[in-house]
Amino acid sequence: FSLNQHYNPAFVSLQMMKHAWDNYKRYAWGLNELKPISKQGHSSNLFGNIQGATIVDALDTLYIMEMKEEFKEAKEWVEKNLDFNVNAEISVFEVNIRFVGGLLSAYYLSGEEVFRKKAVELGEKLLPAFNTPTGIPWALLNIKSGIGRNWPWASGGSSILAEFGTLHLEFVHLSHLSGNPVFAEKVMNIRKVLNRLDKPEGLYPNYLNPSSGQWGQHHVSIGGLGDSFYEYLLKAWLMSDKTDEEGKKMYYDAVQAIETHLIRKSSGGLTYIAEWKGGLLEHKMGHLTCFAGGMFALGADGAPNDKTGHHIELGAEIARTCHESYDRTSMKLGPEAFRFDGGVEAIATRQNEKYYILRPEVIETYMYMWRLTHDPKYRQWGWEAVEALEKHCRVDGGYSGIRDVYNNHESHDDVQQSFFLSETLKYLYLLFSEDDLLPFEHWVFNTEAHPLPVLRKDDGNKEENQK
Ligand code: DMJ
Repeated sequence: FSLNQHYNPAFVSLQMMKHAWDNYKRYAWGLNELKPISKQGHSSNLFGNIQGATIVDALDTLYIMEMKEEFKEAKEWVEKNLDFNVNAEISVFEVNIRFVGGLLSAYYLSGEEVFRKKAVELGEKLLPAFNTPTGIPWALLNIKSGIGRNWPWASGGSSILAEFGTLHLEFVHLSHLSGNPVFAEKVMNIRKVLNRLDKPEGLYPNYLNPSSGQWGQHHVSIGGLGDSFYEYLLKAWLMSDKTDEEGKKMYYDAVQAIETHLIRKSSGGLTYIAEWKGGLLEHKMGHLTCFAGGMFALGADGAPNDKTGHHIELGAEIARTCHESYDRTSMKLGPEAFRFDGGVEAIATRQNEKYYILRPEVIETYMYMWRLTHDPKYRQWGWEAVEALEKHCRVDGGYSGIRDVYNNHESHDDVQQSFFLSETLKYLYLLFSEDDLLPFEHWVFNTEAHPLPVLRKDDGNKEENQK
């Protein structure tokens, strides 16, 4: 492919979705994910034995791409088979962003009652996770017994910032759609606990103990373990029709601290976001961190002290750095993490950081930067990613992640992640579509790319179906 008159890039993204979906349907229908090489189902323990992650995650992408037949069969599967009355220990965060988020978007886009009902039913199942002394939820929950616990590896029995901090958008909508304030109360209480605590240098550590209400290790990251907490502060404000002043303040204060303590420029002129460990910087940036380019640009409009231009510029610089992390590999797909030390810039140096698992964050940032600046380079970069995905990740049985993007020969990991359909392909499609498809004035995307409508301050209902 090349980005010229021969191909319509939005149509190509749709064809990619068709290939991913058709193969999931053929080989793994009803199971969580597809193994595209072995052509069978893949189940991740993140969802316990809740089934159908790919179906629920893909619903809104199918709808937006007008894949009507596929949407209909997915809806029928949800009606008949999606069952939360199972004895399953699940990740509260993963189930919220993929299942609750996916069902909410499917409801708002299609107006089909079944999605609203299932979202609220699942939301109710998640409520026991908040039964801790502080109300900071557990990471893991058995949705039958209601017993929660934290990841055994988390510092001092802590809950994780990016997990308990990424429930807000969905839970506000659950209250809106159910008329039950309990969901919104639970997430507002998380804010209250956070605001009572002293923050080192104004930064939020990734670990917080739900019993003592004290921070665990002082590790700060805008990538894994921290990322979507910051995203949800900004988006909570945007989704509230800019009435949630608390969310707004927390977001811009956090960005200020991040700029002072974590954002650095390499000697080659690349801006990156480092990780902070008790005051020391690790000069490493994760693929996950690349979402922040889009976040800074999305938040530019409300930035205090005339900093709008500065936040757009920051977004553009992160987008450029993340593009470099792709461009400096043989496959033109980015590694899981890249470093700015030991003489390298934007390159993975450790073998266990060289993989690419079909993640969306870099393409997500291109999409935001394109919508907010209309600089054609973002579409060009998105197209480069399409070419690389087609060349290296596409296999007969779907799309697979890659073990080493610096190698010339693909070693496939044999997993088609559900977020490839919900995020990567949706963001590509939006990047190549007109701005009036899911316009930012009306929709915010949850961290799994599920669009949720802005709740208008002057009208409780009109926000529905504003596609
Ligand atoms: C997705 O589930 C979400 O984007 C989440 O915020 C981070 N990890 C994956 C994609 O990389």
